[in-house]
Amino acid sequence: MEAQYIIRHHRHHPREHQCSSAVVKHIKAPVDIVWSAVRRFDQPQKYKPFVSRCIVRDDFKIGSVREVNVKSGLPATTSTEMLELLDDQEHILGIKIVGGDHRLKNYSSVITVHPEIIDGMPGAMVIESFVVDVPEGNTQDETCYFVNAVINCNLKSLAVVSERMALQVFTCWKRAQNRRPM
Ligand code: A8S
Repeated sequence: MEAQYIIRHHRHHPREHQCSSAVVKHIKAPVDIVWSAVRRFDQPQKYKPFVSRCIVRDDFKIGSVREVNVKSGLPATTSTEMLELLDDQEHILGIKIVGGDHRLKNYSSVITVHPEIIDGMPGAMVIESFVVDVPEGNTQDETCYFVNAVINCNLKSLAVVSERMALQVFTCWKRAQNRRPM
């Protein structure tokens, strides 16, 4: 399944001076809850731990641009990112980095969210893939390692946020059930 999703949605065509990879994360929360966090192009700070602030100038549609500020301690301060693809049916979000003060040139990424059953409960498989130029002075391996590490952190945090939301929804539903007259 994983391989099929990757072939379908995550096929990048890296050139010689570029690198490309994909990260997979299994989350114990229903697809709709995970997607509700992922689709908020205007609020990446809701789950991305390195983002301190984000501003979207126009209202959010394909072609919208966000100005992201990242926390200190990283080799970057800002990033200007464009929404390239948003599919609420198939749960696909694509972004492209178009500027900013950092070393990731020509970065673009695709994130997809797929339903899956985990321990008999509705869960989600999230796949995020990217392509980026290898910065001067770095190797392909170093670049991939760095970006994979950032994405791993983002998806771990997405899991924590989504699983917490799922638990809240479930608790609320349970309470409503208990209140229902026999
Ligand atoms: C994302 C993915 C990445 C973000 C990277 C790879 C970045 O926000 C950070 C450090 C950098 O050096 C580059 O979807 C940049 O957020 C955390 C500022 C772009």
